[in-house]
Amino acid sequence: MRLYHNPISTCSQKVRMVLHEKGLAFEDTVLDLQQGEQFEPGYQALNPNAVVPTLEDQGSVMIESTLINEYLDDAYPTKPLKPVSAVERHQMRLFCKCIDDALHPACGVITYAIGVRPGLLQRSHADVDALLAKIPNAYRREVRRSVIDQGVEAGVFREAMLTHQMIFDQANALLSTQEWLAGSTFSLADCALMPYVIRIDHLSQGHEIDRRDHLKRWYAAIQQRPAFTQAVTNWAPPALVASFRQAGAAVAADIVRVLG
Ligand SMILES: N[C@@H](CCC(=O)N[C@@H](CS)C(=O)NCC(=O)O)C(=O)O
Repeated sequence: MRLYHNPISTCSQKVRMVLHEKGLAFEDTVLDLQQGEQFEPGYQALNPNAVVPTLEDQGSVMIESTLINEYLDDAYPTKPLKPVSAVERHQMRLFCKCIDDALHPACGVITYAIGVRPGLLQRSHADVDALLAKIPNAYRREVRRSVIDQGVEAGVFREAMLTHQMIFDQANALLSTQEWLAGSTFSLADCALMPYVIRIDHLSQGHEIDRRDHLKRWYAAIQQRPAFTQAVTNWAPPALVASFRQAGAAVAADIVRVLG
């Protein structure tokens, strides 16, 4: 099994979490997203969307983190990460869908607007233009351009923060009556939300976790899991995390103003 991934990418963290929860051994290829390695023709032949992660297993290529995680749980059923009841499985999949549809794109906006932008502003316009031109989807390209140009002042930034707040509220409400997002057992839904809560933390927006008691309890519990150390902590580049935290602190007051 081989995972193509990136140390800090949310979707990569989510798949690594499942691999380690299930105790599956894998080889890996790390892609440097800021250098555009996801756009190399050899990689795009595996993943036409030019994003990580991609999983190769048993002679097949799998893309899309949620579907990769479903595949892993189907193919390696020991230590299942899907609830037993059909209702809870629906709950799990609904939450994963909501993350894919809304939270993931919103996270890309806040990550670039706060964390990645300072580094990109130090590169030449031509270099950044060339990187943007390689993004295969026109909408994603435009959104990225606006957050690089305007940072937290971009219109999409406010919307993205509101999306985080809305989905964190939903998670908090679910976690007020059950231990994990899809019921009493840890599931793919918990693996799916985890990276986005980490990202908010890394971008110095931890108050969005702390002011939601049940989400805060859940985040503390997930950090205690051995797989968290293997999938997240051991991979997180300390200098990059520190630069995200510093960039978040630098624009904290602006974010409060933008959110009104
Ligand atoms: N829906 C995809 C999204 C993957 C995705 O957006 N990955 C990001 C990192 S978390 C990426 O590779 N970004 C590179 C880029 O946008 O150029 C999945 O779940 O696998």
